[in-house]
Amino acid sequence: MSIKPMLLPDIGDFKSVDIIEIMVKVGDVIAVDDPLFVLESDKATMEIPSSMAGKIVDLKVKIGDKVNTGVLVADIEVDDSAVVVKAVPVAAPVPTVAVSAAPVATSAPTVAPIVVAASADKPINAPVVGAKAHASPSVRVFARQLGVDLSQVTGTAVKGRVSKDDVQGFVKGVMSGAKALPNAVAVATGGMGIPAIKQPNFADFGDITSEPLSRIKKISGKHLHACWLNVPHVTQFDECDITEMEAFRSGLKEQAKARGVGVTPLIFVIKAAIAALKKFPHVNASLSVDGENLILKQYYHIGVAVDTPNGLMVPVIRDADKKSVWELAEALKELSHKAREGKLSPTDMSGATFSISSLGGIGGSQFTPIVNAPEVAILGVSKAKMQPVWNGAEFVPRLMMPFSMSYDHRVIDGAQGVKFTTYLGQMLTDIRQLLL
Ligand code: CAO
Repeated sequence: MSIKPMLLPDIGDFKSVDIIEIMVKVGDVIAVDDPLFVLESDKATMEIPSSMAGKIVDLKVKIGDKVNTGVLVADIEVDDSAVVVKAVPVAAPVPTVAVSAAPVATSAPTVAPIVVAASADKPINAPVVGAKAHASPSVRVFARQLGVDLSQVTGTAVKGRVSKDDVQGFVKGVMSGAKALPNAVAVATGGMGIPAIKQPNFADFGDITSEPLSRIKKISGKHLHACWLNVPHVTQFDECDITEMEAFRSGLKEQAKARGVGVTPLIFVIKAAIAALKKFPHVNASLSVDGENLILKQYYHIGVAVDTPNGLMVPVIRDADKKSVWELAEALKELSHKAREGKLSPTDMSGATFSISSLGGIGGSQFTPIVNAPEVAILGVSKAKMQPVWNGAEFVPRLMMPFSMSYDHRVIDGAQGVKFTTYLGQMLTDIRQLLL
């Protein structure tokens, strides 16, 4: 038996790095590769594995110490008859950032940072800002066993530390598709990835409560996020004069009452949208999965966003082009009731070719709806207001309805988008055109 000094391995360009965790104590018997310390610079976190097997007889560092490559960190009692001193190789593959592979000394091997997603324009040994992760040794070991990059995991324990449950939740999220694997993101986005949002411990700033998201919110949230990330959105804003349409609609109120339905502006918006979809068939389409073809649909199934107590649902009015104003009003009534009672079937919610989100009954002037992919466009309808409009000779009071259309710029270019919205507005301004 003899006492050997253990030096801090080569930590690359890092200088004066804080020791934030010590995973061992005097008296511990350690094997080669057992995690000893966690170092944290302002840019990355590194776990330092043991390069020797033996018993720790003295620890020369403590939490908070600033250390550099080669500093004495521990005295280890080793069995001279079976000395095992191993160099730890740089194992982290691109795009994971690794400290540069400097020549490895027996007691000062090179280590790889635990964390990090690399950006393509950074050198291989450049650490990435925001790559901190606070976790106990056992959680680190657990994460490593599962191949989880702790910097991708949101910590929910005290002071934002990552718990075992957080790691498990992250793995579940990846397996269910709710989270993208960091490397997959890096490949899909040319190495940039999606920067994580740092979350403070809100309780540090005041009292908080927490409530679970509804099942619908979780499902729609995942879908909306995917649409937002996958579709290059452009939103075109416009408004149209619906004074005449409103006069006609008001005249229908008695009949509507007798039929037990409401004929809201939305019914005419659906009619006008179908006319515009027929004139601009590329809007009633989807991109093929490989992005090589546009699939033009010869049917007009209109998704309508419905606000329900449990969250947003988008039931679909099938063959809306074949329905009269009354039939559309019936269909909207039935589907929105079913949505609010949680009784929509998967069929009720599938197959839309174009969607409409109307907030006109609530308020607001304009908004940017998220395209309900694989559709390529969505219409947002806002609240009509009486406004003074210049008719060339004088200002006249007109009922103006703002609307917007978000579209997938891979399929629809700006000129096509504004032609669509202009045509739609014309149809609503003079709904007699819909008869032609
Ligand atoms: N301008 C002015 N008034 C409008 C209007 C508009 N654009 N749209 C509707 N209104 C009026 C209606 O005419 C009705 O008044 P009357 O009874 O006097 O006619 C009143 O507002 C309420 O309409 P409504 O909202 O109940 O009915 P709708 O057909 O316009 O919409 C539905 C039905 C199901 C789409 C709607 O209730 C809803 O859920 N909207 C929210 C959709 C949503 O959440 N979108 C956001 C998705 S992204 O998060």
